[in-house]
Parts: sequence; structure tokens; C-alpha cells
Amino acid sequence: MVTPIADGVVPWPAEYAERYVAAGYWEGRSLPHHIWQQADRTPDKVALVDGDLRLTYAELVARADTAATRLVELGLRADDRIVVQLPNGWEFVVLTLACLRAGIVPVMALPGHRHHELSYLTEHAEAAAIAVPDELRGFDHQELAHRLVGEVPTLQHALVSGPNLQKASVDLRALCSGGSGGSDRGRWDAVEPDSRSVAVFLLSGGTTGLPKLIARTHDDYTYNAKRSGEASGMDEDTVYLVTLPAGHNFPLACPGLLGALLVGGRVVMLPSPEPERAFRTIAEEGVTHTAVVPAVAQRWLDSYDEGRWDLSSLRVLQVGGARLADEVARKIKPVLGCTLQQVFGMAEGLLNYTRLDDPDEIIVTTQGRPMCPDDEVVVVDPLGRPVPPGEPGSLLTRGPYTPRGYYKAEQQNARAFTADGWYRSGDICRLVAGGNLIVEGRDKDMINRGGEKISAEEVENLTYMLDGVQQVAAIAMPDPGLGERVCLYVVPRPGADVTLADVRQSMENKGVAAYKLPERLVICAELPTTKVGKIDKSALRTDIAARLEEERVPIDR
Ligand code: OOB
Repeated sequence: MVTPIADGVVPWPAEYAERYVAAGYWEGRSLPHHIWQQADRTPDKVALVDGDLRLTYAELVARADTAATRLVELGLRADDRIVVQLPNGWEFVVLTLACLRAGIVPVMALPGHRHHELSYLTEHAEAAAIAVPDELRGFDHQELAHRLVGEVPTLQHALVSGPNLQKASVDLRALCSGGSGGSDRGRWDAVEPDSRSVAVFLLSGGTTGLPKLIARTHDDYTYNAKRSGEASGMDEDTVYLVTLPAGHNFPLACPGLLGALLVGGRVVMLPSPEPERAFRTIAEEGVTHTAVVPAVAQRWLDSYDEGRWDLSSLRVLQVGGARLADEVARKIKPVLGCTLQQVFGMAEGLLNYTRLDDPDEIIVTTQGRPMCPDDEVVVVDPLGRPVPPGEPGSLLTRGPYTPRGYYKAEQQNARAFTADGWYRSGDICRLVAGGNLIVEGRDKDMINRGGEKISAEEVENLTYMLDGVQQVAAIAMPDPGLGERVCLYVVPRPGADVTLADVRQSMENKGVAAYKLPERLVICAELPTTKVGKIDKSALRTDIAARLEEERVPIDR
């Protein structure tokens, strides 16, 4: 057995752990154990499709075992961490399974992350390696990876996938291509990671400066994916399409690609949810399940042409990550012909699903209910007292797949978790009939740009680095396509001139992910404050809404 990363991980109290074991949620085996078992049942079934490449279960696990051995040959050990920033492709799946198998912990970065985020992640996770593509959408990830290897003391290796490898790079495709003759299976069967140890690090949506790391254990993450698979009706005939970034909890394990592999289904990887290609793939591969954010669901509805595509295989379209408007939800079944499943989830754990057999009204007007009978949810007022049923309040939660704290983040944990271990989700919800939740808003300072979470505080801190800025507030501005975008209210220093272009340029120069760059800037003489002297963001949100409304009025009115 491999020792867990105990240091910095907040465990569940023993009495809860015992309860979760007794109830059968925590099965006491590693996540790969379950997948390898499945592979033994259906070795010749196709497990993974990426373009022309099709890997059977036997081929997939053999590649992962060999890759695990090669990681060890590079000097990596159980408990080491690899920051993974790969596009949706077969290498992501093989590397992730190899890590799980060897007890090496993948840290799931997002495709948009740049130097600002990755340097923090590699340092905070004390990563030994980073896995990136050589180049993607015009950005040289390989060069950035080597720069980080030079800067971060623990970081030893840049694993790079693609045809243009630098000498110092480890060829990730070669590492993941198998070919050692199958002798690695027994080796890895013999050293199964402890089921209570960390399987993956996910990133928090982020309300503080930079994202926090969420340690998900083999026990809890297996349950996360398995139970999700039941809630979305996955079985061995499932064909699951990944179009959202695969390292995000939703396409990874809710039930995602891991959920599909746990039941003997097939995983199809696509680099993006671009409608034409997604529709063609759904038709060609007979996709039964996929997951999208509301902005993508809207695009799919807008671009769908019934005569052109046969989407009849698609049974379940999961939509989550941001609030899906009821009007859009109503169109999914009539237009695309599949069942909508709303998913209100978080990397921190709790998953709410509408059930496939719920009445349509529940499916289109609620964000579902917790997937586990032992998920505890409570909706409270600002003083922490439960509100009457149906009234809005802050959602707190605990449960068998909701860890009790962030990794090495004592200060944040004191704020984000109550003394008795409830996670403060920061979402304002109403608990309605049948235990379903409706998400009404949030009391955390975060901007949800089409499912990508941006910490207002982080954007403000970056803006304060500009000389001319005296005061700044970052708020969510409503947007018809993405739901929200980042808007800045800036009070310049006397005589200074601050423009949106200046702010964006300065953030770009610092290597900040592009999705965080503000998209509108309002200059003002002062910022409104609340009675206790805090910046009144709610007044700013009202102000931007009024400005947008004003701009919509035709000029010749
Ligand atoms: C998912 O996970 P994260 O960690 O990127 O973001 C979590 C936050 C939630 O606290 C909530 O503010 C928002 O995203 N959210 C939703 C939502 N789903 C997530 N807000 C309204 N309606 C929804 N359906 O976003 C995530 C993780 C697993 C599965 C699905 C989504």
C-alpha cells in the first residue's frame, strides 16, 4: 500500500468515514482497480476513441501500465504530482490512468492557464512534472513548461505531446504508446494505492486570489463517478463524448469519462464543443451521453439543423457549470430530441442532478437534487440559521465525496468551511418540493463566464498593480451568450488615465489566463459603499445592468 499525502489534506472525521464505508459508498479499493476490473470483463470492447485512434479496454490499460512504469523510470514516485494541462485527446486519458495506477497525483489544470496560474499550481502542489501539448491555438506550451522547470525547484520534467519536441522534453506520446510487452500489469496490480489516499487534485472555482487545490481520494472520487453514472443512466452501451476540458470535474467524473470507463462504456474525445464537429461525431460514433455548459447548449440549439444531422443516438444531454435559463432548458428536448439532465456541481464535491425520469417541469425549472442519500444540504440565512423551505439562502453541504477542507490552505478553510465541516458553497439556492434545488445567485465574489470561474479578488489584485488605479471593483456583467463577463469599475488616481486596453495589456504581460481579462471598464469618481463601508457590488451590478439596458435602446427612439 502507498502512503497517503497526509500532510495538508483535511480528512473526514473517523465516525463519518466509518459511516461511508458501512453504507458502501467507500469501497476500499483504488479508482484504477475498478477500471482494470472492468477491462478484464470486456478486454476487446473499444474503450477510447480519438479521431482515427481506437483503443480497446485491453489496449488502454496496457498502455496505462506501461506509461506508469515509464513515469517511474523518469524518477517519479507514488505521491509525486504532475500538473496536467493537455487538450482533450487520448494522451490525457492514458496519462491520467497511469498516474492513478502508480499513485502519482495529477493536478488538473485548465487549458486557458498561463504562467501566472501554472507557476502557482506547480509550486503549491510541489509538482515534479508538468504535461502539456507542444503548441495549441498559437500558444507555445512547451516553452512555458521549460521556463517553469527552470523556475520551480521541485519541477523536473516537461512531458510534451506533439510533433515539435525540444530536446529537453519527454516525449509524452511515446511514453503513452505502450509497447513494453505487457509485463507491467503484474507490477502495478501488486502496489495498489491506498483507497484513502489522494487520487487527483482538482482546482476550485476560486473566490480568493488563486485557485485552491481540492484533494479527491480514490474512495470518494470512485463513488463520485460511479453514483453519477447511475444517476445519468450509464451502462456498457454508453458512448460518452468529452468536449469540455477533460480535466474539469464535470467531464472527468460527473460521470464523465471515468464514469463511462467504470461501466465498460466508450469514451470519445473531441478538442472542443464546436457544433458542426460535435454533431458529426455524435452521429458517427453513436454518442449517447455528453456534458456541456449552458453557453454551449445555447450554441447547439442555435446551430442544430434537423435535416442535416442524425442525433437520434443521444439520450442524455447534461448541462451544468452555470445556471441554465428555464427558457433554454425548455427547448432541449423538443429541438435535440434527448433528455436534459441539469447538473449543479462543484469541484469541492456535492453533485445535484435532475433524474432522467423526473417530470419535465422539474427537469427544466430546477438544478436537481443531491445524488447521495448521505449528502447533507442546508440553506441558511446570513447568521447561519436555516431558512424556511422554499426561501433563498446560502447552501452549505457535507457528504461522502465533499472533502472537509482545501489542500494546505488553513486560512481559506477557516472561511470556506464551518467549524463542523460544512462547505460553504457560496451559492444562493432555494430548496423546493422533492428536495430539488434552484440556484438563484451567489454570495461569493466570483464571476462565472460561461462556466469558467473567475475570482473577482484576483482580477482586482492584478488591476491594483497598475500605477494609475486608486480603487477598483470587479463584478459580473450580464451577457446573453456567456451568462456573465468581467466588468471593472475603476477610480483613477488624480490626473491618471486608465483604459481597458491598459488593464488587459498589463494582465497579459503577467501571463494571466485570457478568460480572466476584463471586457468592460467603467471609470468613476468614487465607488458606492455599504453601511459598513465595503464596496457595494450589488449597486455596481445594478448600475451596469442599467447601462446595458440603455445601450440596447435604438438610437432613433
Ligand atoms: C462545476 O464545478 P466548478 O467547481 O467549476 O464550479 C462550481 C460552481 C458552483 O458553486 C456554482 O456556483 C456554479 O459553479 N454552478 C452552477 C451550476 N453548476 C455549477 N450554478 C448554477 N447552475 C448550475 N447548474 O461547475 C461543476 C462540477 C461538476 C459538475 C458540474 C459542474
